[in-house]
Amino acid sequence: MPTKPPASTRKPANAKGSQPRAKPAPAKAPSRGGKTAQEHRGAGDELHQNASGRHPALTTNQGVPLSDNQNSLRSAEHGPTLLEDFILREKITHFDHERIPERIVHARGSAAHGYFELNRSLKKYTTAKILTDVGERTPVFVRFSTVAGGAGSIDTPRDVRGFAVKFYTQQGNWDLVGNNVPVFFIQDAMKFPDVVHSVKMEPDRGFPQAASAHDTFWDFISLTPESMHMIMWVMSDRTIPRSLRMIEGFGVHSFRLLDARGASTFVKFHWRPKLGLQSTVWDEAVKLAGADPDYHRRDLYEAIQAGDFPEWELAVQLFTQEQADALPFDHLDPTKLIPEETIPLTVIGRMVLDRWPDNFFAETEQVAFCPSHIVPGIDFSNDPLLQGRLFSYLDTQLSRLGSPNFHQLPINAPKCPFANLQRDGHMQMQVPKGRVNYEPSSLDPASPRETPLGFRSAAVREEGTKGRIRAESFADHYSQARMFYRSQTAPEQAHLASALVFELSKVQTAHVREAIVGHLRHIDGDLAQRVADGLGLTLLPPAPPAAIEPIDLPPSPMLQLIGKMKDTLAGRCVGVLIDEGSDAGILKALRKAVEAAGAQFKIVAPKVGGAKLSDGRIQAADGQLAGTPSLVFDAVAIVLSDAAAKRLTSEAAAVDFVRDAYGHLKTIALDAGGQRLLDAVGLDADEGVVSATKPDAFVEQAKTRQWNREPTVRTLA
Ligand code: HDE
Repeated sequence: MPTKPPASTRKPANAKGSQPRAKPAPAKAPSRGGKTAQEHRGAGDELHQNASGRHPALTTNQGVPLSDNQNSLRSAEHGPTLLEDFILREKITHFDHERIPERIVHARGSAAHGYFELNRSLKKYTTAKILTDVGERTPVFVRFSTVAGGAGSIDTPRDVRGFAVKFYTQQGNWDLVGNNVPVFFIQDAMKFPDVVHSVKMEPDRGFPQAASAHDTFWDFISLTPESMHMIMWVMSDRTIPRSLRMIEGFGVHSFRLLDARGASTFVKFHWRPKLGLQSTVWDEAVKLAGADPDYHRRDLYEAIQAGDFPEWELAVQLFTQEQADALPFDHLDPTKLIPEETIPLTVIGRMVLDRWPDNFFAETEQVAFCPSHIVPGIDFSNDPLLQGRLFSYLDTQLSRLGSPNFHQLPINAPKCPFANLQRDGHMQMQVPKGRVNYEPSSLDPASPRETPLGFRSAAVREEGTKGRIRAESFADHYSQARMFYRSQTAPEQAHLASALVFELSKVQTAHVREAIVGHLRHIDGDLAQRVADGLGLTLLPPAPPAAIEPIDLPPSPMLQLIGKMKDTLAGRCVGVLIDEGSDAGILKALRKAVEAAGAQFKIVAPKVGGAKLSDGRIQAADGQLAGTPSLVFDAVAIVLSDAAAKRLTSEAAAVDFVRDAYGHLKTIALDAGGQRLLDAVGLDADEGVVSATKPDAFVEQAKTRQWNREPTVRTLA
């Protein structure tokens, strides 16, 4: 006779045994008074508890309790499985359908809950309560993403980061679906499928994943000069951020704010991180991809779980049509930005992310952002890219989530009342009552009606000739690219040029490489020459004809990344390599100074159980050396006994720990043992290498990367 394991959850899966099945404990009759069916689900009567009375009983999706979740129904001990097994079929069918189509772009993302709090009213400009009610806390859900890679791809490729915010306002949901870069590749939605196809893995070979460094992307770019400004941003270190907590966000397009009379003012939205901006260096980003593919997700999760809540300021640039007309470019062109030096930013509120989602799929995956989700008092501009987006996102959610009722999913549902006469459809979760499902009606006085406070579009006069048109005012493709490049500090320019050399070196087609250098000549002669030299070109390729000769715009220092870094250790992480016999006193003083500066202090040791310190105490490790390279820290300390240092000089992971920290321009604190390791690697101490016995000096140095060291460790373009 085939045997059946007991229903106890303690029993190993698939265990064979013939113990008699424990009798279910007589369940106390639960009080049903006032409880909803939801509260009773899975617990309750005798049938719906397991034998111990402690766990809800496993059931099918129809609520039928299961006595065996280990074995399928078979005709005999060695016989075939029976089609009759509705339990197996239900479980496997559900599993087969557990994935939904991933986002065509921005598939890889991480999200968190939080709130937005307004601290300066824009009452003069808008009726949107979220922008007028000072002190009001509005719940938000924010999803950060990379663009090109699939849902399971790495967190640290060179890529733009999505920065999408859903505000659950009293007047309905407002989605500000932005990026960490203020401009875009293309000017017209018509080109979006092309730019995305070109950057995704190549269709005949299925690689590269999550990378722009390949022929099809650069081929498209070389034939799309409007992308040149965006390319400057993408090749800067903005696209290899240290943490999602340290990126800016931009609404990119101009929007409108509408006051009670219907008059409108243009607005651009900016998010600025409280921790300042911080990036990795390219070699670090590449190695992080292997060391921790979830580096950014883990960082965000750990910060929120530790109560170190990430925070951003929301700032606006407000401007009139007259101010817009006076700009030397068209603000409706999404490849252009308005420098902060021209129209300053006004900070109006702050956003804090203080809660990690309970369930990744239900929230982070199923959240559906649409730029068309907007509230009364805010309106769109005629930016042709934005106009295309207004269509695309709703369409994509229908195919991704499979139903026009996706707004009923808890993560997408407004937190204010909502009522209309739309009905039915796949996965309708509501049970509308009554006869009236149309408007106007006289039969149901309680059915929803229009309100004078409802959404109104800006009454803008439009005239012209219909056609497939690119405005002439969009024709200058190089001036802002030049402004961006020339506004950067020397190390940033070197990184940007080197990124171009890296990317183009992966391009196999020579004429594509050359065409890009041709475009660079319009941006900056020196940049073109540096990239040409890096690629080994003997002659500068000709520059393509430009529709409009680029002009020299005043530099905008606010476009720098280094300029927006903060000299602080707050929100960062220091890793300390220890082993048997490490000096307990040094470690204690270092921990105190680092934690006082607001950073995390993590111990790395050859064994995860830790090491016995000089005072005989066992210090547990947060990470084992082989799996916790210095890549994952902002600064490191190496505190080793002489014997341990000697041993570790022939341990590749320890050698890489110090070599990478040095190469990635991190501050390093060393005691005598640590110094021995540094000497063995053959590296010279510089001002970023400090004594581990001087914790305050270490903290001071560790607040910034050691930019001066860079020319000694790598050749930049
Ligand atoms: Fe998106 N974009 N996009 N995009 N986008 C999507 O919508 C699209 C653009 C952005 O975390 C998709 O739900 C078109 C600019 C973010 O869920 C899709 C055009 C900016 C996210 C789509 C653009 C963005 C998306 C894929 C040009 C910065 C992730 C899945 C007309 C202002 C949101 C989805 C999240 C996602 C279309 C251009 C930001 C296909 C057609 C410009 C942050 O609908």
